[in-house]
Amino acid sequence: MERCRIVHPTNPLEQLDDGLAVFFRGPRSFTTEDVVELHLHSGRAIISSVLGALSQLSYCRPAEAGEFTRRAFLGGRMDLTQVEGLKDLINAETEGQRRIALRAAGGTARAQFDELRTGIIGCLANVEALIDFGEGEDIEEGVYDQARSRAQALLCTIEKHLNDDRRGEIIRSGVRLAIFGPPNAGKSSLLNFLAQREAAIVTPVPGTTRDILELSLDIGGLPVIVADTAGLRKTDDVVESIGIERAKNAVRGADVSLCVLALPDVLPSPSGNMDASSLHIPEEMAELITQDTMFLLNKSDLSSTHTCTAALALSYSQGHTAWAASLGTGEGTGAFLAGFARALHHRFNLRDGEAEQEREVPLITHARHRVHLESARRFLQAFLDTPACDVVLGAEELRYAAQAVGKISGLIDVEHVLDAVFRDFCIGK
Ligand SMILES: Nc1nc2c(ncn2[C@@H]2O[C@H](COP(=O)(O)OP(=O)(O)OP(=O)(O)O)[C@@H](O)[C@H]2O)c(=O)[nH]1
Ligand SMILES: [Mg+2]
Repeated sequence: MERCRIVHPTNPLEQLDDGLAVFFRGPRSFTTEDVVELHLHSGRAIISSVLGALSQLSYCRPAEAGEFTRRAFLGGRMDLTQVEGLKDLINAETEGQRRIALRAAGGTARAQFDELRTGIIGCLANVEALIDFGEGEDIEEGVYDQARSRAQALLCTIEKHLNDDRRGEIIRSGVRLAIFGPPNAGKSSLLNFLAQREAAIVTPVPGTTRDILELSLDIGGLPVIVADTAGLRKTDDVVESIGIERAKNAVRGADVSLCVLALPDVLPSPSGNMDASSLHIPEEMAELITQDTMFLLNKSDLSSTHTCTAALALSYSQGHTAWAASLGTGEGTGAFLAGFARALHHRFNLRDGEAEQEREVPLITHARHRVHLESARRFLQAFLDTPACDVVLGAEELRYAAQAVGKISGLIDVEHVLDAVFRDFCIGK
């Protein structure tokens, strides 16, 4: 690193800045090529004058978004899982995201995928030796069985990674939570409570929220993308019915849905008998309620403690997770928040804090990984199902399995995914 005067290339008398220049000799640089870095004072005028001066040089042009990382990939410095990890690291907003991205960027996922691929290629080598020489002559007995038991072990490993409840993908991209329910139940009040600010408009007018309002929040250390939606009811209003259609789609596409009901609206009458059918849930809600739907029975300030308890007991008896609270007075909201965070962690098999650190960090963090690992699993299974007399066909299945894992690292057939992966990088990375 040299301290130097930064001057204009065609007019060396014109000093642009007093800065530092670093030279990285390839291949021991990030991109594996020779790299020069200029460290400037970061004023906007300085940067634009230096960029302007550089553009006068015929061999200089501005880098495209992600171009440095792309060159590092093409130079073999990083594989695709590391590129994705680096991108996720830059965008990480929660502790969990940072941890998982740092691991991927550092090459831990790469090593695990490489190990899988090397294992499959090892099986393939055994099987090909068998095709070339035949068991019992030059090759010792039992080679095919050995290959099969190795393939079986690899299949178990892959299945273990696939059965991860999408934990990696959820930590990386967040749980999608949809809040839904009838108009005026307190859905937007809930969004504001979760966000700790007046993000959504709250009024006593039923039908206040018309479009979907999405916020990225941290609930119990989990990234959650919360969607507040339009209240569901029959309507002739064109705008409102579009909003209701969007609300329904948001609920169907969500990882978790939370139905907000106003207690006074769902209870039959203050003195009415509570039995399994007595909670009045409007029919618009019914098609969206599944066994996994959670309930917040809001406006508990307008009902007696006894009826709140009875309503809760009812929801539990039907297998639903439910809380009673008042977003208006704040009563019960602390217990709701703690319980809801616990339910999310439980649903996605995540544990918080230290426990999460001790657990195995999930290998699959992108849908792309899952698709290829899934096809590797299918090809390995097909190999295991191939009888020993069809050893040539069996070898082909193993070759496909190795290719599928190779696609995750970007060793094979990746041109079409490269643009998608690098597109989201910023300039200069
Ligand atoms: N008494 C009482 N009023 C509440 C409570 N929570 C919300 N409200 C009031 O209920 C009204 C409706 O609240 P919102 O949060 O706008 O309801 P919403 O479900 O988003 O309604 P839409 O957007 O119309 O579907 C507002 O006047 C709130 O102040 C509560 O716990 N108790
Ligand atoms: Mg609303």
